[in-house]
Parts: sequence; structure tokens; C-alpha cells
Amino acid sequence: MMKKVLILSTPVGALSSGIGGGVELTIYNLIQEMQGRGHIIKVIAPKGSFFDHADIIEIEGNLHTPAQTQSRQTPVIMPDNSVLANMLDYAYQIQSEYDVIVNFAFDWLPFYLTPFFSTAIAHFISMGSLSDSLDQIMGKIATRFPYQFGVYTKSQADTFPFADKCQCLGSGIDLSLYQFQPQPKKQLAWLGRIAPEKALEDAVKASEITNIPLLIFGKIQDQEYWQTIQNQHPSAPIKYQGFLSTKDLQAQLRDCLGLIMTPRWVEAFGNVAIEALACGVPVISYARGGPAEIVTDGKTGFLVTPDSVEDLAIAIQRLPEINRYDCRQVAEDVYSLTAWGNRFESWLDSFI
Ligand code: HBI
Repeated sequence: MMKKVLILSTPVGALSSGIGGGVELTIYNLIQEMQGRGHIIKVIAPKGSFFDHADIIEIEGNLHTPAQTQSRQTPVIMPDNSVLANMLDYAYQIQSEYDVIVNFAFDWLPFYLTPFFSTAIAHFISMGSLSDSLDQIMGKIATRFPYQFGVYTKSQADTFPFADKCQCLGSGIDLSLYQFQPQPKKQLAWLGRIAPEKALEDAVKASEITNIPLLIFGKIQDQEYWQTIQNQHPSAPIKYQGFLSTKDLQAQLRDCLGLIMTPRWVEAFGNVAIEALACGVPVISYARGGPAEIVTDGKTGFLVTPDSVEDLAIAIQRLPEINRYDCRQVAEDVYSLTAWGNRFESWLDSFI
């Protein structure tokens, strides 16, 4: 049955800016998948947002500070003329035209306002627990609306006191955009927002130890952090490839021996892991968070002791043991848009 879905985007940046990280890809794929199933889908997002084939309502206002840059005790902060407040104001005015609102903002306000809306709000949580004030309001709303909290993974849910009320949906990507490559070059990849919680420096050190070139892809979110890495590793065989479109990214990613993931925090999922698997590229990751649920140790990559650069280097030497076809197969079986779309759709059906 056709549904009318209204998406509330993240208030930290315009869609396609890269500031929203993995959530931008999740929203993009959700639009594509739901439209493909005949649903009507509209997005409310900060001014400057753009996706092809998407109906986006752009809202003025000041962007929010990324929650992961704040401390656990940070109180709820609302910028003046908050873009999120303006987005919610608009959603409130048009809510009766929709069967459900899907919120992707990892911010206090949409959780607090859930009981004031007549249209159900499904909250898709895109990170692990970061602050006491958010845990408190999310827990309160999850108790009143127990089926309306979706997450990527169980390890992400387990960071919250209301873990038992979270629906684990995993993620999905358009596999037709990723070409399988059986024969890699002698190079590694690192992919993600360049920011401290992603610990790029560990991958750079592993590249130095193994002397295998490391291609770095993604948005430089913290310029100073990136500069420090370069200053501290002047002779590391690294090359920054920029923040590329999926088409251009996978054209380089698929030629790599392996993707190195070095999450310092509990990565909620790690879309980059399934992008690599889709190209037949094994994934080496610290055994924590989402990647630990995506990678099968020894089959589609290696899970190593968190924060151990030495173990990264040992795993890199073992990459030829992995059958690259197995990596692509897992992507097709579990992380296709269709498989994920089925999970997402049955989640929404469970309460509307
Ligand atoms: N911070 N305040 C806030 N709100 C968000 O929606 C948000 C964020 N930090 C990161 C983020 N969203 C996304 O990049 C990740 O969820 C992927």
C-alpha cells in the first residue's frame, strides 16, 4: 500500500555537503528505495541541500554543532534561528499530508516534540550514545513509542539504556554502482570523515609499517587534525584522493587490497565497509561497533584488537588469504538496497 513519507534530515549540514557523513548516503538510498516501491517521499533539509531525483524542501537557519564534538555532559544547545527548529515548524504545518515522518536528526528537539505531533515520527538513530541529555530524552520517548526507534546495529543499540526498544535495520547500498574487482593493486584504502573519532592516524601508521600506499577518501571535517597527521608522518606513503562521488570513489576503491577502518568510537554502522565489500575489497577493522557485525573475521576481512596498529599491520599482510568473491557475495545477500528496503519498510509498517 502506497505511503506518504516525510523525511527530516540532519541539521549539521546541507545534504550532499558530506558533513552529514553516512547519514547522507542512508537518506539518499532511502529516497531511491521508497520511490522505487511506489511511495511518495519528501525531504525537509537545510538550505543548499541537493540530491538528484529527490523532492527536497530547503529550510533557512543556522546549522547545529555536530554532537560528537561535544562532551557527555554538554547541555542541550540550540543555535539562534536554529535550522532544525525551522524544519520542525514546517513539518508540523504539513504533517497531516503524510502517513509517517522519519527523523534523521540526532538532536534533542525532534525527540521532545514527538508526542506533540499527530503524525507518527519514526526516529532513525545514526550514531551511538553521545550525551546524557540526548539519552534521557530518547529513553523517555522510546518508552512512550517503543517501536519507533530504528538503528543500524545491535552494538549501536547497546550503547543506549533503551537498547531493547531499538529495531536493528542494518544498512544497504545500490550495488549496481559498485563494480567487482578480482585483481587489486598494491594499495590500501581509508574512507570517511577526516575527524579525530575516525583515528585516520592509525591507518597512516599501519601504511608506514607495511610500506603499502594508503589512498585516503572523504571530507576533511577537521583541517587541523588532518594537518597534524601530515606533519607527524611526512614520509608515510599516503595520498589524499578527496571527497568523491560514489562512481569515482568505487573506481579507485575496487583496486585496493583492503579497506582499513580505525574507529576510535562505537561506529554505529560503517557504510564504507559495505561499499568496500561490494567491490570485492576485504575490510580490516578494529573489533568494535558496527564494522564488527559486518566483517566476518577471516572470511570477508579481519577484526583486530581495538587501537592496535601492530595488529592492523599483521592483518594487512594476511589480506591475500581472503577470497574477494566472498566479499561481494555478502554485499549481495545482506546489504543490497532491496534487502535493506524490506527491513526498513517492515519497520515502518510495524507502527503505521
Ligand atoms: N550532530 N547535532 C547533530 N545532529 C546530527 O544529526 C548529526 C550530528 N553529528 C553527525 C551526524 N548527524 C551524522 O554525520 C552521523 O550521524 C553519520
